[in-house]
Amino acid sequence: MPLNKALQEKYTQELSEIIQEGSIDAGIELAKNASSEGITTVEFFTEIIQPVLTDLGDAFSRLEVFLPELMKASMVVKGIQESIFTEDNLKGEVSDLVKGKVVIGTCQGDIHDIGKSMVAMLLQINGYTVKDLGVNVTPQQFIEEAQKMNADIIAMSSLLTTSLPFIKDVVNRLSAFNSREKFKVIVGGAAVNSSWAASAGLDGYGRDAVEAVEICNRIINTK
Ligand code: B12
Repeated sequence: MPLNKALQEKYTQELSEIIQEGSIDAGIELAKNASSEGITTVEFFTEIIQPVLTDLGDAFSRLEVFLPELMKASMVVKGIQESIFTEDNLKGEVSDLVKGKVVIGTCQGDIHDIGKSMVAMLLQINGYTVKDLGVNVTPQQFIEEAQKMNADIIAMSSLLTTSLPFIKDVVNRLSAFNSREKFKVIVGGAAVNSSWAASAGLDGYGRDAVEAVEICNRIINTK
């Protein structure tokens, strides 16, 4: 169920102000208040942090804010992530338990890791064995690791449009090795959307970490 609109507006407004001040402590305090008002950790990330950072990114592309502001924002959000995005806080957020193996990473040339790490953790607490390769992961690294751990799914996070060719490269290499059916490939992040994913011949796109778990469940259930 989507978050109550008034609550969402209140917290997005407050988070935007805290991000401008650059106060990690105030960010953590805000997340705790949200939790005491019944907002789950996942909701705080997908319905408050994600839209605030998306707006900030849009302002950045209109040249209304600059790199130092983005860096300040990511410092606050990473502080919140380290403090509240723990396995304990997340237990019970999504109940369906299905097991599978996932290799995840942020694509080559891209160092954005906030969303990717969130997806990795949510998959983990939902019963998946997750190998997080970190950021700036080459197509070869994705494939080698998937083969090594006999993964079901390769999950690629892409926030920069310059990383799109690397996603296609993974698909092309898998096809060349006759392994396209063996590994399902899914994507998410600001550089991709469902129609791009479909046109690139991928097996799924997820708008947020909850959808990432849903897609993986669907893939595993139909395997
Ligand atoms: C914070 C941020 C940064 C931080 C990153 C800090 C970090 N450690 O991650 C810093 C300041 C370092 C940064 C740097 C840059 N950034 Co930046 N950044 C952002 C910003 C504002 C927010 C990203 C974020 O963390 N969102 C919050 C998380 C929770 O959401 P998320 O990442 O979308 O993840 C969720 C979903 O997408 C999904 N998901 C994510 N991955 C996956 C994977 C799978 C498989 C699935 C199913 C789902 C899924 O689930 C996640 C959780 O719900 C975005 C704006 C945006 N629209 O995304 C720009 C943005 C991505 N950056 C941008 C740019 C241009 C840059 C720089 C090139 C700037 C520069 N001139 O140096 C550099 C690039 C550095 C590099 N080589 O990667 C552009 C990219 C534009 C483009 N067309 O490519 C954006 C879109 C801003 C904009 N609108 O212009 N950035």
